Amino acid sequence: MKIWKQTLLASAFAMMGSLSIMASETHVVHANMMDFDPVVVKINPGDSVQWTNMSTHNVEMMEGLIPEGQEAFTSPMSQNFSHTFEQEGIYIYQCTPHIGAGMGGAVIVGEPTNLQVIKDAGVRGGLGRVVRQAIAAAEEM
Ligand SMILES: [Cu+2]
Repeated sequence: MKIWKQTLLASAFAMMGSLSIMASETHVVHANMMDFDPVVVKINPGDSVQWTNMSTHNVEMMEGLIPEGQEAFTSPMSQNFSHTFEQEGIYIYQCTPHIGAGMGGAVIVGEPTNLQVIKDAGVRGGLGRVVRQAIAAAEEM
């Protein structure tokens, strides 16, 4: 009986260990000409995204295309930027000066909880192309 309890305890600690490792990842999104690479990045809650090579770019989170209750932040222009995502869902963003050229991206944190909201938004134009890629990525999860 005692050995059984110790085995349970050991496996519980092993699971906690792997969870804490998952929570600390950093994912790099590289601005490449007029594209973010990758366009869609899938991460776990607690992970960070780091945008690099941002010499003439920024990250503008789109109101209504991020999980409810989250702040639609905008990163400073022409600066590399890092953000930690805690809340699950899809976050659609654009590069403010280059969205006409379709420069935008998506971060999917854990489960895509707001997929239907984003589908119903019916976004068109440059950002619409980004949204379609995000929906496709979320639907294959
Ligand atoms: Cu840009």
